[in-house]
Amino acid sequence: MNSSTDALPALPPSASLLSGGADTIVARATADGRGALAIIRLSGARAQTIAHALGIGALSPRIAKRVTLRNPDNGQALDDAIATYFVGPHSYTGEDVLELSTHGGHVVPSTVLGACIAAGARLALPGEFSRRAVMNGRMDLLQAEAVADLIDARTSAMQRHALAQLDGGLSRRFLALRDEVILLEALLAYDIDFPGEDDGPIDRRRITDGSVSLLASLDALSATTSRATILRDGALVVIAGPPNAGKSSLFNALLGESRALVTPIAGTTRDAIEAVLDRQPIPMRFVDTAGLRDTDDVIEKLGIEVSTRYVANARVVLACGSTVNEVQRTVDAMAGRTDGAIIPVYTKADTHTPGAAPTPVTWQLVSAESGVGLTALLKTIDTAVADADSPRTSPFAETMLTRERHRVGIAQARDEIAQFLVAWQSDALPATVVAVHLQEARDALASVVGVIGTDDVLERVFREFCIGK
Ligand SMILES: Nc1nc2c(ncn2[C@@H]2O[C@H](COP(=O)(O)OP(=O)(O)O)[C@@H](O)[C@H]2O)c(=O)[nH]1
Ligand SMILES: [Mg+2]
Repeated sequence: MNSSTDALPALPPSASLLSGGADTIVARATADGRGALAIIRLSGARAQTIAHALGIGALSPRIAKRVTLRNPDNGQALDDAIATYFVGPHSYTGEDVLELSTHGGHVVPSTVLGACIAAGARLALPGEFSRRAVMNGRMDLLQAEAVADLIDARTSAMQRHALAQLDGGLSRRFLALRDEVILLEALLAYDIDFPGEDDGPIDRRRITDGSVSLLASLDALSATTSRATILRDGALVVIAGPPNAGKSSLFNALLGESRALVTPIAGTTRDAIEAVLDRQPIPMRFVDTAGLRDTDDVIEKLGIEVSTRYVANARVVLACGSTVNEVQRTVDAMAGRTDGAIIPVYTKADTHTPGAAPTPVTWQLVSAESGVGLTALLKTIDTAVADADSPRTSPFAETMLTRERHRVGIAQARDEIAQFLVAWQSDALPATVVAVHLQEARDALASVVGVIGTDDVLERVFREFCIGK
């Protein structure tokens, strides 16, 4: 047992009271596995008590201190660690938080975690720290999602976007839209109080115009969804062509490492292989695929390897071939199967006969072997991807909807405003009745930010988080 008589200094009253004496939770915040350090994080009303039980003496808030962590049962030393104490509400969760930086690896962090549990903490559920942060008003739901996005980011574009969302960018956009609804409600309330004053201070058209412009704003935001998908996963670039055309070699050469198995035997690539190239400004998701299994398919008959599902969704298809004939056949086979750009790629340029007949200028001549043409091909893909995107604006400058949850919230609000507008213009229903649509729209927008939150919304959002966040 910890025999230390050191008492923690009397700390200001803690915000953990806010969460109604909820359990004190603990989790390893860093990934499992061999590493120099691990972080174990505790949050809740008993954080201080548990620190004592682990043999930690006096801690000043927010000042890292070297401590010996001990097993609360027998006083045995577990680690030489660094402890930092955050007093609620000025902590990530808004509660009292203890962060222990221990040595990494498997044994030390798990014994320290076990000691915290022995001293009265409970293992945190996925996302429970962030959930408490939301419950305690430290961040809103969109910001909590941004934390998860930051952790899951596969591209630096996503990293930048998640940081902006964490900073409240998307929240402000939603709240501004909600304010527009509130303004309409206020105008409508005036109309309810002073009905029939056609020449009164409030022109009926103000409400109509306000609704129309709100609809346009909601549509504009909704339209950002596909761009956010590209940001998160990369623009889909599918490599198509007959067996042995050099697709897997090209895939590897573009990605700069041997990810796909390359052999001279046709049909080696059994399944689609994907890899993200973190490119500026738009990341790319390359797919090297095996053939279609549907033998009736025209592409299969041509012996062109590609998956229809990928091609249909592609932003760009690289139509490959190692002969002029093959390139042309692949280009023809891809036409009409995708809305994406089709780029003819003439592979194995290092083997082409010098002085052979020139190929069309739009064809990309590349060699996975010598590296010829790879940089030019990437630039061509950049342009094709950017063209498919909004040509006018810088691709990722604006706020974007990154999740289905956001899109659904916008769609609900849009639906209500549209119904309101119809009812308002027909003037068939009393204003008090049509006002209900505005309330619904306002609530839909607010619930995306988490200003009003229901348990099931929170449940859905935090289920996908990792433990310790
Ligand atoms: N000389 C040369 N050979 C290549 C080039 N790219 C691929 N190959 C060879 O062509 C064969 C088939 O390549 P692979 O990438 O597996 O083709 P896939 O079936 O289209 O995926 C292999 O023997 C490769 O080494 C290249 O740029 N130059
Ligand atoms: Mg292959």
